[in-house]
Amino acid sequence: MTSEAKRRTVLLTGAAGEIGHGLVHGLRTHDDIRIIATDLKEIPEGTRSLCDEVHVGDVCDEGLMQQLIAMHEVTDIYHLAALLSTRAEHVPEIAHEVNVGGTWNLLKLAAAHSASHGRSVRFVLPSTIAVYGMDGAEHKERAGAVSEDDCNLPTTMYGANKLYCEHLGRYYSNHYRRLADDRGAALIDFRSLRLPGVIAAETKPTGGTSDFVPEMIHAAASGHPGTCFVRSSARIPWMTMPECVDALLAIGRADRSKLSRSVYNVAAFSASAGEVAEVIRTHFPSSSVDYAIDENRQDIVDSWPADVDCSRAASDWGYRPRWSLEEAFEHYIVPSIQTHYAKA
Ligand code: AKB
Repeated sequence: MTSEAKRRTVLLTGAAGEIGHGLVHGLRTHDDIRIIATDLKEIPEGTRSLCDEVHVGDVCDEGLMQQLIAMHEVTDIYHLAALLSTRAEHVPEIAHEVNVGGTWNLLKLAAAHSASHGRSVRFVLPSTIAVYGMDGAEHKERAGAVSEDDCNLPTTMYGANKLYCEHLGRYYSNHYRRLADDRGAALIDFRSLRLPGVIAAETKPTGGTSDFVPEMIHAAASGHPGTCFVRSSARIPWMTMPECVDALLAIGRADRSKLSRSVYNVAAFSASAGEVAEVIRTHFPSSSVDYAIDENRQDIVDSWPADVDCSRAASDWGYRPRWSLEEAFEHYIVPSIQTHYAKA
C-alpha cells in the first residue's frame, strides 16, 4: 500500500463537465490518490461520490484556489475548467477571463507551492485543435495531418486562449523568474494535450463546435431526429472519451525525462460529419439526420485541421490510438450509449 507521504493529491477543476466526469472515474480506478474536485456548478452525484472533497467555486478566485492547494498539499492539477469554442464566441471577454485568467491564477499558485515545498506540482492542461488556424478549405485539405508547431494562428477566442495558456505553462515550467537570485529549484511540471473532438456515450456536450458529431449520435440513440449544423464534408480529428481520459492520465504519469516538449497532439481517427452519419445509420437504421448549416460555426470547423500528426506523442510517451471510427462505434459508443438510454 502506498504510504500517506507518497500519496498524490489531485486538484481537478471543471469536474462537473464532460471530461471531468470521465477523468474522476479514470483517476479513481487507476490510482491511489486523493481527489479534490471543483466546479462553478454543483458536481453530479455520480462524480461527487468518487471524490474525497468537492468545492463549488471559481478558478479565478485566488483565495479559494490557494486554500485548496495549500490545505491539501496538492501534488497534481488537472485544470479542465474552460469555456469552449462556441460559448466563448458569444462571450469572448468572459472566456478570456476564465480561460486565461483561471489558468494563470492556477499556474502562479502552483509555482509558489512548488517553490515553497521544493517539489514540482504537476500541471496537466487539456488544450485543443482550436489552436490551429487553417487558411480556408483548400489549405485544410492540402495540410493533411498537422504537426504541433504548424499553423498556430487560431481564429477563435477559445483557440487563442488555449494557445497562450500552453505558452504560459511552458514558461512557468522552464523559465519562470529566470533572472531572480532567489529562484527556487522546483518549477512546475507542465504538460498539455491538444484534444480533438471528443465523443462520450454517457454525456452530451454543450458549448463546443465539435458538438455536431456527439449531437447526431445522441439523437439517433435516443430515438430523436438529428440535426447537423455543419456540412456533411466537414472533417476534423476525433477520439472517444475513454481514449481521452487514458491519454490525459498517460501524459500525467509520463516520465518527464522522456518528454521532449510540453504540448502534444492526440487523436484516434479523422472523419467527416457525413462519414459519421453513415456509421450511425448502420447501427441505428431508423435514425435520420437533417443538415441545417450554421455558416459561422461551419467557418470555425473549416479553420480546424482535418487531421493531426500524433507521432511525437507516440515516440515520447507511447501514445497509441485505440479505435478507428467503426471500432469506436462497435466497442464503445453503441454498447455504452444503449445502456445509458436504457437507464434514462
Ligand atoms: C470545442 O468544440 O470547442 C471543443 C474542442 C474541439 O476543443 N470540443
